[in-house]
Amino acid sequence: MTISETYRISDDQIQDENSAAQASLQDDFDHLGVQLARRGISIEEITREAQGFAVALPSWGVGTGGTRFGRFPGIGEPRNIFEKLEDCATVQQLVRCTPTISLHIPWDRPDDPAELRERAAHLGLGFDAINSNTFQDQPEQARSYRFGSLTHTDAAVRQQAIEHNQECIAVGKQLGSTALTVWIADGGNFPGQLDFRGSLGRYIDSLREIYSALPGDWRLFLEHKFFEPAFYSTVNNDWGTSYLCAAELGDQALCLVDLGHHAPNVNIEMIVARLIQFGKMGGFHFNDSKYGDDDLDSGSIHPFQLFLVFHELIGARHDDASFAPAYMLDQSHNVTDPIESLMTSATEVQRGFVQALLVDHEALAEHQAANDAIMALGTLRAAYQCDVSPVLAMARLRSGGAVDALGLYRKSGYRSKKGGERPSDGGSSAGVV
Ligand code: RM4
Ligand code: MN
Ligand code: MN
Repeated sequence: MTISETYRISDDQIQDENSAAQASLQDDFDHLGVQLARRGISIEEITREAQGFAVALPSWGVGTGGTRFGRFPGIGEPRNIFEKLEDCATVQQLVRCTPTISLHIPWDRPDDPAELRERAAHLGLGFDAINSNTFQDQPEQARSYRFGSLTHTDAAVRQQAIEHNQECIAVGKQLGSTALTVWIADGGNFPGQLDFRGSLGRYIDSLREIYSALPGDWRLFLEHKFFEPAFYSTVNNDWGTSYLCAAELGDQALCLVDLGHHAPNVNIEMIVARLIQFGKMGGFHFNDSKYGDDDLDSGSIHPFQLFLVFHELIGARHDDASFAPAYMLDQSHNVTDPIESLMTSATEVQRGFVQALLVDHEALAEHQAANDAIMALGTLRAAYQCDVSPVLAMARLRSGGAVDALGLYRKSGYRSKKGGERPSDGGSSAGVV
């Protein structure tokens, strides 16, 4: 069955549902517009900003993820990259802030990148950063990553991992990507297992080889993570290490912050500020967590933190209009329909962005200068506590999406229709992430 024969939500259905919702949305939007105008903020400008906001979808996010204890596939899961594209297109069709896909190699290695690019373009999608994978062994692989990849003690294993990343760049070039994200699982489980300095040195040396294969307009994102799967020491374990490595490599190397890759209670927004200050803030993987790298839906646990991260990013944009980090959702959907999680998560990330636009920077600076902590916090709260839902819904409406994306998706019966079209082939779409 080709994609043109498979079920897609029709634009007519979106229009019908939107027409029914439009009058109340307009009321809410106008009311909020009056409130914001009182604060000197133009709702039209904010809505335009919301329409311009984009976060990439991970190709692996449209399948059920799983934990290290198991995976419980849902019905109608995409069985290949083309069906994944179709689900991503559905997310984008309804929310209109997810126009790109971040591909994972080899989970979604295309046989023909040019064909994939064309199919994606046909669905209105482009490609964002490409993700390499040297944290699992693949069947065709000559050497094992059991004891590491880019930092392995054996030069042949390192070479294999370097070549894999170089292949990712080659595939990405054909897809129109302009960034490579490297996350490695390399680390040790026991004291003494790794020579800390030796392994970090090998990491930098291997990265240099990858860096030298980067086209001039590409960026290399280094993604740190404090633990897991290594439980005692991890080679790129924190933002400081990540910064040092990126600085060693050069201007095209930047740091990527995955919100789940920090110890509980770490002040992530301050890490973001540090990386911005020293010119190394490159990108984000959005998700939420309570304990570790939980990969829960964005904004589900710490929405205030998400807002505070965006507050730092908006501040950076004030100082430098060209500042544009890459945004991607990086979540594992275990108990929800992945499309529903991705739609609501994209909206929550967009909400954090829009709320941060409401911060009165002048007032905040005055309160900071006067050491007025209560008013400084109050200034942030005034932005965070504003319900910007009408702005988000209006942005979707004006961009051709659905006012009530989740409601419409459920009403369409998309998932059960995919259940009929995509009988399980027993294969795993994403695997345990
Ligand atoms: C890692 C990390 C990477 C992601 C994999 C699946 O924990 O977050 O970004 O590609 O998971
Ligand atoms: Mn990540
Ligand atoms: Mn992660």
